[in-house]
Amino acid sequence: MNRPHRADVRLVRWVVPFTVILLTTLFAGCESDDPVDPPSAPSLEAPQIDSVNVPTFWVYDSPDYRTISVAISFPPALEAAVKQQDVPAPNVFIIFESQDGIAPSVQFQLLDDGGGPTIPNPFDFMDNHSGDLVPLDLTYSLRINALFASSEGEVTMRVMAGWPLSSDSTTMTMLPPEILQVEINSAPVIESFVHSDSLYAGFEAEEWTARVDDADIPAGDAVEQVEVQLIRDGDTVRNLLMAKSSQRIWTFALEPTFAAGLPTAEYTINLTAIDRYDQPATPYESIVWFENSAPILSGLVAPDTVYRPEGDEPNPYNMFINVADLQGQGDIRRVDYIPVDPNGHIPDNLDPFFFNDLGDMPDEVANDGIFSHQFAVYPDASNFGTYTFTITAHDRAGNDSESIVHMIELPSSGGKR
Ligand SMILES: [Ca+2]
Ligand SMILES: [Ca+2]
Ligand SMILES: [Ca+2]
Ligand SMILES: [Ca+2]
Repeated sequence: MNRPHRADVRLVRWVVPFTVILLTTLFAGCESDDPVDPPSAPSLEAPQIDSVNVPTFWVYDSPDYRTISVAISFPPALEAAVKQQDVPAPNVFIIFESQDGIAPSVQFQLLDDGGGPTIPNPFDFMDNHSGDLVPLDLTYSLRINALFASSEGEVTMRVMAGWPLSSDSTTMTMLPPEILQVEINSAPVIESFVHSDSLYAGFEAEEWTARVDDADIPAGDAVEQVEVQLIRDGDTVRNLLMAKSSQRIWTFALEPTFAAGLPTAEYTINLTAIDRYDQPATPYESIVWFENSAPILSGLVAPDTVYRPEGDEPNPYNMFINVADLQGQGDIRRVDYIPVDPNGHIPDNLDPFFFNDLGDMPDEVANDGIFSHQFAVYPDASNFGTYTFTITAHDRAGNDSESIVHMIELPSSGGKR
């Protein structure tokens, strides 16, 4: 993302104040009431640049300030003279060179002021504290942020140290420049996200497609991860990672079973992406509606007549029922029944009124959609007549199936099975 217009404006704004600050600095080195005595002062040898501490990786447009520092040194006698302020301290400059050679370069001074008083701040990338830790220790610092870069890419930086010009014509000594490459990193950009607005129960399998680019490496190869959050009532109910399918294109495949456990509602989709430096894209927000339908019961197999046993052992009876759900078997939470005896009461039965599809007796195959249950008639059964069994399935989204009502007769003539 190039922003040439903003860059042009900024560079013009930089140049004028810089000229002022540079000239002020150069000529402030020798105060008129404390002149340096040339014969007694050590000779002004060129400073050595001992170390340059500049982060080479910057986040494009980030306003966070970071400290850059440069340490210099000289022969001991000269260093002592500087620290005692017998000799004005050298100046240390950094120059950002324009990449196109057309815009002017930007030059600014690092300070050895111990982080002291607020400094004039002519550039919008410069903090008004130097971040320097110790005054006059020949380590110079400044805090800047990434707004020094007017566009993404590389920035050439030169470091210079030299003696200030003074009224007695001490010449300024310049070191050969050091050239650093400053990499500017931009966040990924989510360019598009394609999905259906409404996903009805049993929808056709569909693919969500996101296009995510990042200027740092061609073809979006700097993008590391694209993630989808599904949010309802402020809660994240799903967290999905998209798969990279081709250059810049990330996909996520949805089957109808995706909606298992999701109540019918509108959901917010929050799409995020990060690059290899964990730089986040501006999230992309969208809306999708999911429908979750109730389970459907069919194919009940149950006795019409049951009998009180003749002996001491209870008479067992099995029931089987098919339960289907467009969101898949995983959406079925429970299948149960309510028995009502001939007097209109729900019996105080010791057996739980649940069907199972876990393969537990009498269920033959787990997870095949056939739910099973066994109940028993005991020798002391006395409420003869017609029982009503009302069977219902419930899904994880809170839907209840239409119930199947089945009548079972318990005749008074007991004994047979
Ligand atoms: Ca210092
Ligand atoms: Ca990037
Ligand atoms: Ca369902
Ligand atoms: Ca089964």
